[in-house]
Order: sequence, then structure tokens, then C-alpha cells
Amino acid sequence: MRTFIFAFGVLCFTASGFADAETVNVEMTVKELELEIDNAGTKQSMWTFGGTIPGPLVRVRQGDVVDFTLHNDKANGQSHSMDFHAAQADVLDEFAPVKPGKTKKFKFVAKVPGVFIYHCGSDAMSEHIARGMYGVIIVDPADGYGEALPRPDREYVIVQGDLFEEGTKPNDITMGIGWKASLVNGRVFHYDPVHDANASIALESEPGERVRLYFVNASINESAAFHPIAGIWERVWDNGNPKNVLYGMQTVDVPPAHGMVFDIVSPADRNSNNALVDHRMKHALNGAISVLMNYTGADPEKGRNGNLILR
Ligand SMILES: [Cu+2]
Repeated sequence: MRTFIFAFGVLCFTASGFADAETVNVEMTVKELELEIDNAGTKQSMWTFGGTIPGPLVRVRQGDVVDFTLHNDKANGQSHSMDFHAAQADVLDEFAPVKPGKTKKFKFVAKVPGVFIYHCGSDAMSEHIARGMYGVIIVDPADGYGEALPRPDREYVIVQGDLFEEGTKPNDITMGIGWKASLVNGRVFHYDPVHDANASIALESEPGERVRLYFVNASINESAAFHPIAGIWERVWDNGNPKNVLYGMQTVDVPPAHGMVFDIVSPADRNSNNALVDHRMKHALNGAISVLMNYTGADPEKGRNGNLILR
């Protein structure tokens, strides 16, 4: 049985045909609320899965059955929906909108390994995503780790999204009018104490460790040119699938609503720092820079024991 804060697994060996497959219950409540969108504590009206941006991390193994329940809180003003990119389903059935006060349930088998976005698809989809209705589902390969996918020392989830001026009309959001900043896991310069004196968190690792980043681009219109300043991606897996491997990459474009897995290994013989940036400068200099500190004595809990999204 696997346990999550927001979900629990039930042994189920036959549902999907994969050995050791489980049914994983995942339950989320949509909350429309005022949320801090920068390190200074500035609040803006956002829409969320579960009250955070991104929503809760869902992690299953290839072959698992995801038994999903979506609650749309009766206090909400909007219909909302769930679109798991890891699912093969019916957009008019499973992914249909749910009115405030209503609940929807559906199941799918997570057949394809990788890192996938989930997002709200309710009208106007651009507004629902831009207001924060997205998250990540990691489907770990059924074959586990090996040469194709070496075991990492630490793992982090990074989700890049948009921030628009409060009150921007849906049609303007769709066209990119009113765009203000890039969010990294829900905040401008979330992990960048170099550019933001209010930032208090950075990603950390010990020198020489293999750090695995599950990067998802939740921006509505623009790709993210992901690059580790003062480093080179040791390997990149497109969509996080072990069969789609690239070596020694500098900058990799991640389109909207896509995810990739990036490994970086810092020099083992010294302390060093990397700035993980979207190299599109309008994104980088408006929030999309994260510092990875590689130093002896790094926080042993960061990037481990379920601490993949630092908040
Ligand atoms: Cu929504």
C-alpha cells in the first residue's frame, strides 16, 4: 500500500495487467482563493486544485489505476474540471466541467511512464490555467531504475506558469495581454535569493549528487527554454519516458502543457551553484530563475522523502 497526504493506495493486482499494479485513490477539492504569488507576500485572486499552485503532486507506478475524485467547492463561482495528461479517456466524459457544489469521479490506467501535467479544462481554459489550475503527475516506469534511468540522489518538481494582472479578461489572457510575470511553483523568483531579497528557499544538493528535475511548463502560450546556468544537463528524457533520452544538453525547449525530466550532476570536488532558468529572457527576468546550491552540508531533507515541491 502506498500512502499520500491526499490519497491512499489499495492493493489491486489484476486491474491493469501490470504486476504489482495498485489502485491509487486521488481526491482533490477546487478552491478559489487569495494566494501569495511572490516572496513579499503579495496576494492575488487565484483558482487552485487543493489550495496551492501547483496542486498536489500525484505519483504512481506505470500500470496503476488512478481512482480520481474532483470536488468543486460550493463556495466557488466557476465550473471546473480535471484533464490528466497521463490519461487516455473521453474529453466529453471524464474531463467534463463540474459545477460548484458537485463532485465527479473517474478512473484511468496510467499506462505510459513519464512526467505529465494535469490542468483544468473548463471554459475559458486559458484563464483557468493562468489562474493556477495545474499540477503534476509522475508515472514511474514499471521496470524501475537501471541504466536507462539511473537512480537520482534528489528529486525536485519545478512547474512554470504565468501571472497576469488581476482582473485581466479571459480573451486578453488567451492573447497574452496583461501578462505580468512567470511563476515557479506558484511564486515569482520562488527559489532565487540572488534576484529577490525576500526569497528564502533554494534547491540544494551535495557536490557530485545526481539531481533529477521534473519540469512541467504550465504557461498557456509560450515554451520554456530550460537551461542550467554554469552546468550542462547530463541527461534529458523527453516526456520523462526512459526511451526518449538525450545526453549533454544545454537548453531544451519545453512546450506549453508538456513535461520533461532533467538530470544534473555537479562537480564532486567543490561547492558550486547553478541558476536553473527559462532562457527566454522575458521569462527569466520576470520570475523564472531558480538557484540550485551544491555544497557540503546541504539540507538532507530537500529533494527527498516526498519533499519534491519546496513550499
Ligand atoms: Cu477551473
